[in-house]
Amino acid sequence: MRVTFIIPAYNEARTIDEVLNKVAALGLDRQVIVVDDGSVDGTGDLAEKHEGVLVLRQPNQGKGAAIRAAVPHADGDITVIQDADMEYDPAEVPALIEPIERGLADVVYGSRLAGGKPQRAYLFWHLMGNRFLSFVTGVLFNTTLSDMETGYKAFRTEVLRSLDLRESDFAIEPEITGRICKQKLRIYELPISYYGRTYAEGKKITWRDGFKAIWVLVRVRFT
Ligand SMILES: Nc1nc2c(ncn2[C@@H]2O[C@H](COP(=O)(O)OP(=O)(O)OP(=O)(O)O)[C@@H](O)[C@H]2O)c(=O)[nH]1
Ligand SMILES: [Mg+2]
Repeated sequence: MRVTFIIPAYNEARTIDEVLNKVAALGLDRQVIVVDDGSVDGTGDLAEKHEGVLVLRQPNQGKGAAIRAAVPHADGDITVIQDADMEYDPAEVPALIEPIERGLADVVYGSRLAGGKPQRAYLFWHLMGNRFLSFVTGVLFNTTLSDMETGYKAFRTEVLRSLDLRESDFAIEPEITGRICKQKLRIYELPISYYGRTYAEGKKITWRDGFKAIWVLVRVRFT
């Protein structure tokens, strides 16, 4: 099966080469789309040096807008969202997409909270926040997802295309989660590793995104 990698990348010059090399090393039939909206560190130029990588550029609008810009270009059977910061290791993609390849799943989430894989021990309140948001997701949608905020999400491309996404910032994560839960799709999760970085290292999500996530989940559930 052909796999489309959507890589939102904003000022990720330090890691974009490594991510693209690791994606290429998987040897999958693949399409790679990097969306660089206004990086000032040359991220997009670095990405363009990699053979066969499509680089989309637009004014900076956030991770959600970057994903939405890439979806119409996706031509794979499966689409994986791959962050550009090496917090999520491309070597785990084959395991992530396996339930879809086997025809058992429409969507697979890589969970940082399911245990059994290396997790950076830090940022206690982030952990609490992610557990709480996943708890709220369970209550609202009667699902057992343990990490709805995870960056590692794989879809049958058809399903991703059908979601009618509107959020432009990190609220894209709860929006995707809410919409797939509402559609009664076959959703799976499996443990993945998380090599977390600090804010000094370029992490961008904040507590404000956490509060907004609750609102977005509620809105998607009841509208
Ligand atoms: N194109 C684009 N990509 C973005 C933007 N904001 C974040 N990203 C990308 O989205 C991915 C996740 O952003 P991070 O800052 O790593 O978010 P995080 O706080 O680490 O959160 P998670 O990794 O999702 O747990 C990275 O690849 C970022 O480069 C943006 O405004 N535009
Ligand atoms: Mg990250």
